[in-house]
Amino acid sequence: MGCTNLFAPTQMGDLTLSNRVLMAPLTRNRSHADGSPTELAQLYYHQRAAAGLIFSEATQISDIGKGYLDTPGIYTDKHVEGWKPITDAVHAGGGLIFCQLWHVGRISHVSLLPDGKSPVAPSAIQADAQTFTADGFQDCSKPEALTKDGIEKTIADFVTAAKCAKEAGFDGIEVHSANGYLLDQFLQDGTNKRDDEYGGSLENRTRLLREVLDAVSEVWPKNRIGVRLSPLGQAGDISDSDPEATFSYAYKMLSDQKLAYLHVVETFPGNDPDSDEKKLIETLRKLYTGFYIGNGGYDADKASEALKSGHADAITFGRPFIANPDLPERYRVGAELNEPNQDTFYGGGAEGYTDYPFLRENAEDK
Ligand code: 8OZ
Repeated sequence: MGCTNLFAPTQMGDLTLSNRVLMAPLTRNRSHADGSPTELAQLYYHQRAAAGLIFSEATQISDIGKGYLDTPGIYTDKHVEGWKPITDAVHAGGGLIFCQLWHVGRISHVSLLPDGKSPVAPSAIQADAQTFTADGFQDCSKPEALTKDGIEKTIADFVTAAKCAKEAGFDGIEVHSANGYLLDQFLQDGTNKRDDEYGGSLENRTRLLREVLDAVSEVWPKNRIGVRLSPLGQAGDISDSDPEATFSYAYKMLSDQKLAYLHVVETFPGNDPDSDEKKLIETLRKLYTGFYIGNGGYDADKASEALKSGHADAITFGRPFIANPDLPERYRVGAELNEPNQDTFYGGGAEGYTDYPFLRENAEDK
């Protein structure tokens, strides 16, 4: 087995990660209106290249997969051109970066979609949730149920995005199947009421995820593809009548796929998981045999503990990485952390994005 030290290199498939302090996918809503990332994003990601691995912010795979203002895409030549200098900048800093492929499903608003289209979902059930639009927060629009053709088109869109991610120089892809977005909506029975082969049984509810993984495996080797899940279902009005059964099935299916890793949102900011929730995360954990990445509420001590106990192989940090570009170094020397400013998480420019100080001055120019 590998080392249990947060700061030692580790092997994930054929990739050597320089440490186990990884950067979580973080939505920042700073892209151009057409979904191309800005130049400033090159500096933002470059500053964080010391992470053992960076997960890009959630990046939509198609127009219809978009659900928030100014999030990036990865399905046009312009997107590829915009991401290339970012992956170059991360590599120049000695880092690695995976692209998180995202389809929001019903978590969207008609104003964000082309030609006044409605969002799509497994079933036509409106989310009791809000999304951020040009007019501020608005209730999610009522979705249309995907037809069989629509499902095929969605899989094709994942493939296009996977190809674009490769062309843009990413090191791998993460299929976002968490946080109440499209693939999670198919997994969980509060949102999936279909009576065809994509609904009902667990085999059926996991079918779209499996088909997406099979399809993107034509583009990337399995050891460069990972999946993100959130079994506690705390976002986007998602629910399941039996989360243990649903996610046990999903974890085993993913274990059999021999992917690069499974990335689990174990809790959300501001949520202190109760003992039942912790137990569920632990019970599920035992069903996955590959590289396991834990996320949610970790600090350096909790992360080290999770590695030592064998709970996780690496940990992703979100808010700490927003405010501390040199987070691995700060954890290593036990330095104080900069506090993240919530007011600048979503939208805006350099403030709260590329201006958090490094421990060592000018370190970002190295
Ligand atoms: C915060 C704000 C908007 C989107 C997720 C992509 O939760 C997100 C997201 C997070 O996975």
